[in-house]
Amino acid sequence: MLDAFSRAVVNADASTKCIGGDDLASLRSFVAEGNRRLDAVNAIASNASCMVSDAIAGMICENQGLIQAGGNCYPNRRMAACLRDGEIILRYVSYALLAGDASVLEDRCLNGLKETYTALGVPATSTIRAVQIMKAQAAAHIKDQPSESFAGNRLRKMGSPVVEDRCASIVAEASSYFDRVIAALS
Ligand SMILES: CCC1=C(C)/C(=C/C2=NC(=C\c3[nH]c(/C=C4\NC(=O)[C@H](C)[C@H]4CC)c(C)c3CCC(=O)O)/C(CCC(=O)O)=C2C)NC1=O
Repeated sequence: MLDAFSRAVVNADASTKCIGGDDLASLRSFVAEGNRRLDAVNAIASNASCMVSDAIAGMICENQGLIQAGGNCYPNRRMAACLRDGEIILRYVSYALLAGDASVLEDRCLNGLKETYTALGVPATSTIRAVQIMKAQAAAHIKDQPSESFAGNRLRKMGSPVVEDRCASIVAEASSYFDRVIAALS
């Protein structure tokens, strides 16, 4: 797996150059935004179990055949596998966000996942729906603006000190990792 630093080294080495202008500028902003990044990872990690259960519940509400006989979240063994997969996916997205690079997500989680799902009859469109919900939740938690109408009495704010742009660049980066999951399953 690579992170923002090792990625810069690998790219420079591939073209036999020294690490220079653009690479250093992007690493400089990676360092400058380091605390935001850690807050963003924490916003996901410390809300993960709530996010996963809510995303899977939402997916099932929209498609109740999943928990009826013949559905892929029936019986409980499959429901448990589905919740576990939601947790795995969110965990690898949080690793990618921490590293600033998608390789850990691609290599250790997404590689072969579509084929596994096809072989087991796990419906990719439903998994994609759950991932879309987690993408929206992650954006809300990183911005520290969870929606009262969705969260109800479980609403939890982290008290993020960054208010001017609500960590827009980190939200965009996190969203791009969820988009990679969606692309890998499409
Ligand atoms: C580290 C990376 C990693 C991933 C990603 C992973 C996924 C993974 N999910 C699996 C199963 C599964 N995954 C699901 C998931 C779902 N069913 C649904 O209807 C929903 C749409 C969806 C949840 C969102 C289910 C139900 C199974 C069990 C399928 C079966 O045994 O029939 C399996 C087959 C083996 C097992 O059951 O444990 C693997 C390998 N394993 C890994 O090691």
